[in-house]
Amino acid sequence: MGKVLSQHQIESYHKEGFISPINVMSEDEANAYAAKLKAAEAKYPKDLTGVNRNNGHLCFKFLDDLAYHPKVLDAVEDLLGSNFSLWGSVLFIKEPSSSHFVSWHQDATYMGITPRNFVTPWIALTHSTRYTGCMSMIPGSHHKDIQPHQDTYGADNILTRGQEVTNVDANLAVDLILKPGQMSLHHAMIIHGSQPNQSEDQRRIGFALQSFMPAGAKQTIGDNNWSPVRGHCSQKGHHYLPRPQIDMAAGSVQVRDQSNQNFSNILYHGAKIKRDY
Ligand SMILES: O=C(O)CCC(=O)C(=O)O
Repeated sequence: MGKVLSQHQIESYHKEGFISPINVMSEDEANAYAAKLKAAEAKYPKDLTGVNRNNGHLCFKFLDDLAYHPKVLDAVEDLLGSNFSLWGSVLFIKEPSSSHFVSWHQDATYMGITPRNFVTPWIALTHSTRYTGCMSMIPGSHHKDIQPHQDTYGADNILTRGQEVTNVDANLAVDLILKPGQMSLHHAMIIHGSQPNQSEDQRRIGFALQSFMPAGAKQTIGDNNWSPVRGHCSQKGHHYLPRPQIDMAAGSVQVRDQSNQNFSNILYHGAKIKRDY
């Protein structure tokens, strides 16, 4: 038994490559976070769209609070041990009746990190169901190596390059149905994706902490811009990122912008086309 996860859940993560659902907070608390997001989007529209859906935890206090939620960190500790840092975050938002989707992919493909044993908590701030476009995972696919990815740059594809693993048997996929306030945890190598949001009135909002890196993880492309979270992960060349005290302080925005530039350098390394997110 870990701090949050049962022995069965920990074993299941290693066998299947994901765990879901895990209760993080009440539905009311999740609704309050969704309301904070809505207010922030109204006040700072350019800071929560496009590329700025990345690393919002570096300049918005409510996203920092979510990133460092003790329940999330305790669950991560159950999987990675007591020394880990945070690489980045992504707000995955699908508007009602939108055609945006996420193709089958493995997160570790373009993150330039070795070894590829890191973990991503994905926290639902609204209902994430088959209807609203939840994530689906191919169980056990993390045991294979990185599969060939085709960079499609599909207009509705939320991934940077629209990268896609072809020949995936979708019949094997497991849907991760989450209520607001629940999260899933997935392995860096698992093949996963998601379909469009068919709901006419519900946003599908997921906040992915992408990813928590265990001690010993090395950045092989780009700068080492990591946030220390628990224990000791210090490595030569690490640039530690400060946490925001308030929303959108000039210094925090600069840190977010530099981090997003670094993200772009890493994720588009060797790509033919660079998109603006
Ligand atoms: O939010 C989604 O639909 C996909 C998210 C995803 O691919 C990820 O968190 O790794």
